[in-house]
Amino acid sequence: MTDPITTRKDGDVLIITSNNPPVNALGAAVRQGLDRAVKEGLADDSVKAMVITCEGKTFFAGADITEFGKPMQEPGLPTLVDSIEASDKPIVAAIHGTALGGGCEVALACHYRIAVPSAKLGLPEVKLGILPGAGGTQRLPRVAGVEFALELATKGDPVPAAKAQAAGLVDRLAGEDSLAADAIAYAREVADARPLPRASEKPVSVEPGVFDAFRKTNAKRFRGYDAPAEIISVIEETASLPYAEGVQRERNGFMKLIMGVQSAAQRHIFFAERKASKIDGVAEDVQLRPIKRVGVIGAGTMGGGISMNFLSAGIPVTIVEMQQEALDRGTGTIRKNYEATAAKGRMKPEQVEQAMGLLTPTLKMEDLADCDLVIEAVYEEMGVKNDIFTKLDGICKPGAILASNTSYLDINEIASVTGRPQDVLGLHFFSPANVMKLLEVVRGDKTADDVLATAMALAKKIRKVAVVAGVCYGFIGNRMLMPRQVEAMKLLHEGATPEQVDRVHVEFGMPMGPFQMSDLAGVDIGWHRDPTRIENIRDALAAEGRWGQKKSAGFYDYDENRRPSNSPRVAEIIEDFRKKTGTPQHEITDEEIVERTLYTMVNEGALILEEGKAQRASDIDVVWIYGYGWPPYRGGPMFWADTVGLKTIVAGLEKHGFPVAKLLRDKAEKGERFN
Ligand code: 3H9
Repeated sequence: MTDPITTRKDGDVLIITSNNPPVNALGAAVRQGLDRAVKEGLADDSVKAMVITCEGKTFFAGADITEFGKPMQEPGLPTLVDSIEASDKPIVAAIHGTALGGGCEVALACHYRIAVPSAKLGLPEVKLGILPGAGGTQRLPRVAGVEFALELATKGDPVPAAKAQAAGLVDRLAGEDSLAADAIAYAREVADARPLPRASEKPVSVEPGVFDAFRKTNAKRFRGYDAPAEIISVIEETASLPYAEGVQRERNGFMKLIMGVQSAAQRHIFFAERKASKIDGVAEDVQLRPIKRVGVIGAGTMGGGISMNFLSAGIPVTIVEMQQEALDRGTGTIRKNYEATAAKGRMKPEQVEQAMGLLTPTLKMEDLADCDLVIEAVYEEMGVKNDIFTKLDGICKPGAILASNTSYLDINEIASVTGRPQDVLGLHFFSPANVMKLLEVVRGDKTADDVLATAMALAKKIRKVAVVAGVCYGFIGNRMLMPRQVEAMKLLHEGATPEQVDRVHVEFGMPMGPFQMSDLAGVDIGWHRDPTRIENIRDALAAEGRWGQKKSAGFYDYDENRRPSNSPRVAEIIEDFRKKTGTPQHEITDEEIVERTLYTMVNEGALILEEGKAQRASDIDVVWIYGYGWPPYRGGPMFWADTVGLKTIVAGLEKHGFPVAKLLRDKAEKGERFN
């Protein structure tokens, strides 16, 4: 293997360059090379200063995550950063792309940091369930202050170079295209300056009350997660300690977190998300179809949200509606959404106009003739969809991709009404479509490989996490939601309350429980609309106009600020039903709720895998994390099942009389895992 670290001299400056694609992760070979190169610089009397820089698209993006859990090869990152800082010749970090995690820690150990304006710096370890373990919790507060360090390390979002400079994390900005030359000049400029600025030698200044205030402000965001709490404690407990003691406390915290199940879950999600973009049986180099213009049919909430994804990515959109009024309302909502984003400072006013300038509203389907991709987002009825796809087949140019945003319907049937089923697939966005990260890409029996690959690549361009699903009712996500909703309702009949069922889900880490979700989405969704036909609790609620939050009444009562309270009327309705159906009552424990609502989801996931409707268990996890708010620290339903133990899941399902999926039973018997 070639050495990823090379050195060259520019007069009295030694330039140490890393070339370890794709992201210059700090694996063993890189660490060993850096260690050797710094020693080379120290031993060479003609060298007065050093620059550490990276080839390719980015500065070091962090420790090599694939090495976690394996025996550590020397030098470890903590040792390496300390020896960089200990150098008695100045070292300049020259940063482009992203200096993340261990990469940011290497930069912090350097005596000076210069970055191009497009660079970003951050400590994203928290997103992997760990903490910065190579001095980051110690050097960052010393260099940039406690509050900045808390923000960066507990939230994990990188900051642009200018913001990092304002905080003191970056010393100087380089020209966007002259990083190497500017860094060498900087190194030469500081070559003789002494004492060397060493981050670990600076004191930490702390305002009283800062830690408690930070905990309080972010309590909701950090709920359930181990890592942010540990990071705050480490920074708090070590603020008045010398570096050597502080870094020991950091190490203990790092080891505790990395051994924990949350970190395993969050690292699983990191790789699962990247694996999801790989399509079984499709060559990686398949020629993609160019997508220069997208058509969207339907300017409702879904169609509008879908359009915004493309507009924001600079792709022109033709949006079609049947009535002028609906079209105006739809385009008006898109503008309003963009303006709200601009008002929050997350978009410039000219960017709003740029995005809106890419939108062509029309009442004519014929205007879709020049689109490379058309997405239908009208209501869920097969007849309507078939009608639209028949028309599209006549209108769209050859090679155009035709997609349906259906949540449940059969893509093969929709494709069959066209003369080009190979160009048809499902693109199932989640509401609100401009916000939610998940996209289920539904592969029909005849969908061509290049169509599928184009959709997956396009998803990345519009910043979605895409997962390939096979054709089945509800695809991956909604199909797994069904047993959960059915069981939740049965539990009400048998003695549970909506509050109890929801509480168990929220305590588990979900953003809301099944009944809170019903109230938000609308209790009337899918209701038969006949108030005299009352066959279940949901019908009874809907018949009384308890349609959820929009009516201030659903499974809960809501005040004018949409704050929920338990509803005595709902308790009566439930009681009536229990009597009417004669359902035997028993005391329902939280454990039973978990077994019946969550184990059944895992079982459905196993069936989906068994039938080949998902490519891999980790794809199912990605769907639930990004589409339904499954807590990332539990790694998705299939990963969570692995942590519970598949034998326990099978036993729980059997206890309540559920038929167990063969794949699940086989794996449990063999002692295997899903992931
Ligand atoms: C850390 O630093 C701990 C220390 O504090 C203490 C240690 C003691 N390692 O995302 P992409 C792979 S923890 C190994 O598609 P992009 C990735 O799996 C680390 N592999 O590219 C993918 O592989 P494949 C803290 C990594 O351009 C390929 O690179 N750092 C790592 O969309 C391309 O990745 C982080 O958490 C890694 N660290 O985004 C940063 N990073 O091609 C994690 C990536 O086989 N990384 N890979 O699927 C990122 O956020 C993004 O990769 C980045 C580029 C923004 C850099």
